[in-house]
Amino acid sequence: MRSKDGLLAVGLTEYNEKQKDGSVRYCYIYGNGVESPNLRLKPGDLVILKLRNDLSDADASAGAASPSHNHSKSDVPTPSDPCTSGVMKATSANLHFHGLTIPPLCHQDDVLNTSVQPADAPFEYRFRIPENEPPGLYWYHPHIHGFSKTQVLGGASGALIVEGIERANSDLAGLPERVLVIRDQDLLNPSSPPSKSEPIVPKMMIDRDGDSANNGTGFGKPAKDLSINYVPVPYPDYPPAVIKMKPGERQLWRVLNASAITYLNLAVLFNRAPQKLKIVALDGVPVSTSGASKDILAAQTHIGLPPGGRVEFVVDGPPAGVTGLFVTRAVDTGSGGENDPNRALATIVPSPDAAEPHSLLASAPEPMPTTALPWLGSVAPTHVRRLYFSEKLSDPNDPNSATTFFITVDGQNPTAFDPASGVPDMVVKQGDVEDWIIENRSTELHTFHIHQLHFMLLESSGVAVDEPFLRDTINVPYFNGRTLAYPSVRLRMDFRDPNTVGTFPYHCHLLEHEDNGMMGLIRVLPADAPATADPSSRASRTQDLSRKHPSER
Ligand SMILES: [Cu+2]
Repeated sequence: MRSKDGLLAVGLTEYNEKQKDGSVRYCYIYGNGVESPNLRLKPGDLVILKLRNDLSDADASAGAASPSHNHSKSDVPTPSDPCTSGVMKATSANLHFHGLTIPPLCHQDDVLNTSVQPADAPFEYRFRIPENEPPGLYWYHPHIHGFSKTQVLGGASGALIVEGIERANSDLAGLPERVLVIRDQDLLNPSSPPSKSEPIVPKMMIDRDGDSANNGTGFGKPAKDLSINYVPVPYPDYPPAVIKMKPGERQLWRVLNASAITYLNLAVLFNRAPQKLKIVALDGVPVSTSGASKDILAAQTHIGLPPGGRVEFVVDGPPAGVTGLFVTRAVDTGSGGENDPNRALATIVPSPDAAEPHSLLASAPEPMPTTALPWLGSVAPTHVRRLYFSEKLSDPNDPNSATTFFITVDGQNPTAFDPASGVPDMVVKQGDVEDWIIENRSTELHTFHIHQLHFMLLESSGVAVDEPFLRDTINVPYFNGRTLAYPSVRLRMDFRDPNTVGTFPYHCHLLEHEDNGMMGLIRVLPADAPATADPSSRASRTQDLSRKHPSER
């Protein structure tokens, strides 16, 4: 769906339905059944999106394999103000516009209080794509605390494209482009043995989430199945989807990892040989506008993509007679993580009569105006903060007991996110630039994500990295029990944009971790707010802590 004359007006209905196999699928539906349309917008456009909630309680309707869609008795209408209700139920709906720097306010991009119930009238989102929003791939998904995993795993997600990437990188002018949305879902064939073509792997362990645990081999049963643009590629044989391209045709591929819990490590193979991916954008931001030469990522042959992450790269189609393969390689998620093995996603078939993708980039783009702000990497941070991911078993003697997940500002007590609290874990001022050192004290990989802004990776476990580009999601490596210090990332956080003013979350983007507590709140005060921090915040304690690191202030 494309904006017209500066406006995109669209109505979406979030709908769910129990399947014959017992799984529950979720979707955003437009009009007469179009599923989760790609929303295509230009900087400056106005979005008016009416969200209707047609969710029913899947558990309450268990066993009622009726094709009709009835709301259960537990959904007694409780009219309330969707801006303030804060009701977070299985049947609640809302939207997060992942990656966009739009205000964390109701009707725009607030997820802390905004919640639409099935009895509510269609709820209006109304916001403007900022003039300075980088052109690239963003996405929308539900963000109801406690139920994000269920809804996203069920399929509720869609792509949002800010048009004009060819204005940031003239090499892309005139290219056909395609949007590939990769989702995960519960296994279609959970009791099947691995394919005979795979090497023998140790007997599958089930982790405490009920998923196949990481066995460290790159093979075996995955924790979840994947689909690519709605085509499932299920375990154990992974029958790939088919992408037809004209032989040797050059295209821009925009890939979204809309999985709830699955890490990707994407590669394109021709005759089994990995191809260079020519990466042009990460997490919606063209690398050419990020202080980097546009060739900086041109030589990568695989790219890790955490849940929530996006990558855009140029693919030259295979020559006639050569079939390509789009795959995800294994991801080592740690001994506490899920199994994300090697598997195919799609074959790339060269065919002279292949249909052109629906979208072409402009052939004579006007260059993008230069940004007014200095490059983030050259701005000195005003503050350094330390945070850490950790996990706690409810019964330390039972590895299968329930786990609580935490992200904690160092010095504070680990507490699972409480949606009723509303008290920020830290307070900053608009205009600030800070460095955050985020440790992982658990034995599984986590993915740090913050709403409203992008950041830059400076160091990985204390070692400087040369990554002059921006992201909004990043993996924090797991602790293997053998290093003297916990693994960490050092991020330069950018609170300069006025649209960051307000209170919003940061969290792990593995949604079952987020749902089970791995989320915190930050409040960005207006630049002209009085110097004293909000006394209701827990941040006063972190300021004491920061004095322990005078060299970093
Ligand atoms: Cu996590």
